[in-house]
Amino acid sequence: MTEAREFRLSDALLDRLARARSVLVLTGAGMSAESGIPTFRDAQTGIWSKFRPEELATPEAFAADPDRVWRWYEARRKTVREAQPHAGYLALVELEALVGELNVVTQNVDGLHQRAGSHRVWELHGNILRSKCHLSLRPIGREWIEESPQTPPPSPYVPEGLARPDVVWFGEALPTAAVEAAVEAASRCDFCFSIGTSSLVQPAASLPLYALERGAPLVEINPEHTPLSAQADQCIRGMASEVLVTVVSQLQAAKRENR
Ligand code: BV8
Repeated sequence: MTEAREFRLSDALLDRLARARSVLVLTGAGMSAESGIPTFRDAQTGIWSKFRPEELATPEAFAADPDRVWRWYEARRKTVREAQPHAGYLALVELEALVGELNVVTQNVDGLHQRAGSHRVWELHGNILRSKCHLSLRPIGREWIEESPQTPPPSPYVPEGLARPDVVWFGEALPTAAVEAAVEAASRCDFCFSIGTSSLVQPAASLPLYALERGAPLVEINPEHTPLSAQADQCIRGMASEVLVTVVSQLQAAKRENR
């Protein structure tokens, strides 16, 4: 892939990245767009076109119509299972080997970072491929889900319980362990990338601010302007895959020259 000039990290920031002991990467739905998974801001298609994700990804929507919400997630799960991590995901795996430590904190629920081979991945909003009982919150295995003719399947644990996706809905608290790990990683990083997020959903959108407080450079990779852009040291207005491949090949070249 050619190294498009406008997708390159500046020399000063490349030098900071080459010396970084700990790098934080925050990703949003735009990181998965090129793997064929629509972003939250994309208009929904087909039978879902009349709904906004914010209307369906809530406990209230599930309580009002469990069948509709469950079917929405089943349709998304199918897309996720068919998706493959693109070259940008693989570039992040290569980046992990080039820097001291790489923490990937994702708002995405598709598990693509783990499938690509990234080792330190923190899922702030859960994972769509996991299900749990909506009352006891205990995990429900895929075989139970697939053997049940009902949508949503009943819970195996609680008589009135139903299976629900193991994701964080709007109005729900984020998993404590993931949040604590993410804040800790942001508070000790020497470099931060924010990739493919509209920087609107809280509290995830505030994570890069911990890195800025620490004096770490912030690079935003997003074809569009976001509320975070003004605070970034560099905004690279490109697609995640092409920009990440370019940045990692820059870093590899810099490391070779400095040997
Ligand atoms: C909570 C899982 C409290 C479900 C999701 C202030 C503080 C705290 C909370 C709030 C607050 N203000 C408002 C809130 C409430 C709310 C919120 O943030 N609302 C927003 C709409 C204003 N937050 C919450 O409800 C959170 N919970 O705060 O609880 C609490 C505390 C204690 C006890 C009880 C309660 C929970 C939020 C989590 C919601 N769940 N996902 C599911 O997936 O179904 S969030 C959902 O949005 C996805 O995870 C998605 O990732 C995420 C954020 O969106 P983005 O990732 O940014 O995606 P988006 O589509 O917006 O943008 C895509 C971007 O990519 C664009 O910028 C585009 O330009 C770019 N792009 C496109 N293509 C590419 C690209 N970039 C690069 N390359 C490309 N190829």
